Amino acid sequence: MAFDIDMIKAVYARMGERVNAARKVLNKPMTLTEKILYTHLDAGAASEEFERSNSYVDFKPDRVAMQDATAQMALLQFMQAGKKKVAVPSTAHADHLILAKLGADTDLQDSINKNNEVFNFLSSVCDKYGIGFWKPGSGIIHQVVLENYAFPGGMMIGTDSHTVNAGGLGMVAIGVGGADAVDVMADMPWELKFPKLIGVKLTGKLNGWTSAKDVILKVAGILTVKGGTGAIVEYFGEGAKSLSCTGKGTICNMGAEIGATTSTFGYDDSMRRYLAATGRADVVALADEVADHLTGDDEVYANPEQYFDQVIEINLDELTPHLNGPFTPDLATPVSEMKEKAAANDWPTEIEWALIGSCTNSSYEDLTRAASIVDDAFNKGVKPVSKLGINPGSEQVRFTAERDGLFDTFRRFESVSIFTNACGPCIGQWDREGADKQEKNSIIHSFNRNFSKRADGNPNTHAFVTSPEMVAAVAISGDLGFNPITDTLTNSKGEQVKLAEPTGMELPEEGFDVADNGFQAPAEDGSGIDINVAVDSKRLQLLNPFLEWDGKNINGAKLLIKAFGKCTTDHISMAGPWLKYRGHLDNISENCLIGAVNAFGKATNEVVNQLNGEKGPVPTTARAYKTAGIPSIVVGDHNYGEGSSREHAAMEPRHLGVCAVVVKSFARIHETNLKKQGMLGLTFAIEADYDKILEDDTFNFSDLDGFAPGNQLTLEVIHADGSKDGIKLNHTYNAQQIGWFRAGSALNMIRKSIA
Ligand code: MIC
Ligand code: SF4
Repeated sequence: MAFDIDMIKAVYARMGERVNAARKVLNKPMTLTEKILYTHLDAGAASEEFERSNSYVDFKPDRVAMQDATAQMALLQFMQAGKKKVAVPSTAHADHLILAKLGADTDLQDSINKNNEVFNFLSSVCDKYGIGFWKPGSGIIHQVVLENYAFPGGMMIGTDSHTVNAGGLGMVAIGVGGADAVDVMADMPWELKFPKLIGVKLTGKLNGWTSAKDVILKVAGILTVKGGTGAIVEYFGEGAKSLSCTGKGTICNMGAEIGATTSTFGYDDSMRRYLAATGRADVVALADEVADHLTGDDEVYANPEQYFDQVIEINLDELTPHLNGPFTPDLATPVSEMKEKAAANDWPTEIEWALIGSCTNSSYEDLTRAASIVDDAFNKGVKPVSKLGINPGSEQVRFTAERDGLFDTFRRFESVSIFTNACGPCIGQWDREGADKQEKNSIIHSFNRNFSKRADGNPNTHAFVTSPEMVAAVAISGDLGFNPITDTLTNSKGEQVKLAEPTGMELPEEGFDVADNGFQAPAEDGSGIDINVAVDSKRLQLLNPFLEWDGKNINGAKLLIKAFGKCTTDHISMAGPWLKYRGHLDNISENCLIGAVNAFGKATNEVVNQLNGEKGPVPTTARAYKTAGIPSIVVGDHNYGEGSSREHAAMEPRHLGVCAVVVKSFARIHETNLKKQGMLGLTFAIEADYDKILEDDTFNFSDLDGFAPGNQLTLEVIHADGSKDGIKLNHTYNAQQIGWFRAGSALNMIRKSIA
């Protein structure tokens, strides 16, 4: 039986009535996205039409998921909200804090030893507040959610940007910061600007070396890392139906890399098969009763241009394998062009490490397709060149794959590491030998992100994203430019052989199996459970509420840093070695913006303290301004805060006295996180004004006392020579969000409303 089946029943029971109410209001055929959104309004049945990209809407999601690295902050905030239990089914997953070094056998226990305090904290908070806890080794949050919790037509939020993975099972699943999760767990409405809709029509059928991953690698190339901002992407067409459910998950997963709010697919047979195989025939029976509401209307898919704001068409028959990277997931290169492009750009072509796994590509099907390539190579006498690392997505997948001999196939590599069912190298939890030498090198992986330093901390590692089967093929050849469709390899007899096309199994023939899935159910009544956080803990720190705004204009602010070029959440609050401080705001603030490139001097973590003219690290300089009682601001480029949902990227600057972040444009989750934490997240009305900001300027917000929805704000910039610029700033704050700013944070508002 599925978890929380009563909740799913209730969602389906009201679906028909609510879709009909929405139909009346919209008076036109509906997309799947609209059906899900309009059936999850906080107000109940729809009574008005919302304007895409404009209306702020209150939703009531069905469930919440959190992972260990973000759950700490989410739960520390939830503890302040004064509630006894979470209002909707919620889970926390121990997956990000586990380091990959030698292999699961030793790594898992080592990580449990090192993170004991945090895992115990999470386990007892979950127990107390009625949250399911998936213990270390149980798997990566998004695979576990797909296997156990996702259901067609449902709506969920999760404190991780790849929560969107659950779109593979027809959900609207959205990545958020911890403060948003607190809203939903505390039974408050959850607000989102009504998204615009991008339709992707898939025709044809995947064949040969092409996989579901290539669909999203191609889409990322078309839309770029910010092309999906503010949009939900809905996939449809015969091609969509022909994809496996986990393949759909892969596509939705990497929708985070184009900035999309989420992506989704209509309910179909692939979902029925997957639900049944993962022990949820009961969900299939319920979903079948409302199947019409779990997909877009026929008229929509027949004339998508009339119903979506943008339509992209991809013919799967013609799609070829892609490799995206390095350093950004939207730099898409078809495999046939890689040789040339790598040479032209001086990308190292020797592949030292090949990695399969991450929440994007660690399903049973992924493993079988990659294993088929390895099998074929060995049968033809070809010895693999690169080292191989694998992170299975869940204990269920690992157990089943081991049973079916898939790992025996991978173990034929001379150097292979089967890491824990966890994020591992995908988030810098990888103790890669020699990475500290910072040598220029290339790796290939089936993950979703490849920002600088992400996997191993080395800024010179060029990481390329591709499908698991391509990772296997490239690993065997050891050459980034290898094209398995046309190129041959030399076998042990000196013959030239070609690798056969991958073959895989969508689902295990003998069904999934698992001995211990790693789930811990919460206590029925957790009221007697005490949560203790040691005052001298290095890992956990209870939160102090941020101060309210004093109602005055902010004057005399200094520039902390003007970030140059790409500034992702990895640049603002690095992961890897810093993940250990995710529950301790003051300690983690020591990584604040240390990865951002300073526009003045182009160095990282080196800015001038305007109080004494000395160069110093960003966090130290911020603390110096704060101690002196001087507010500071951060200036940035386009898509500032791209990537993760980690609210630390907003809380750290706030904690260090930054009052405003002024950029050309924001990534969605980060912009909301700034607002939630009581910061000013503003954009230049004229982009070129970015160039007017000088290192030694002083800033006054001269009309903040008139801060209102739709009003521009003015930033008075006083240059060192006494000259001035008046810069107009736009914002997207509505009245409620201005309330968060005034109160010091959204949480302060919740606390007030409960008190
Ligand atoms: C990521 O893939 O960047 C992460 C690590 O999963 C983050 C969450 C985090 O920073 O803890 C995400 O994607 O939101
Ligand atoms: Fe974990 Fe990587 Fe997925 Fe983030 S993208 S949840 S770090 S596996």
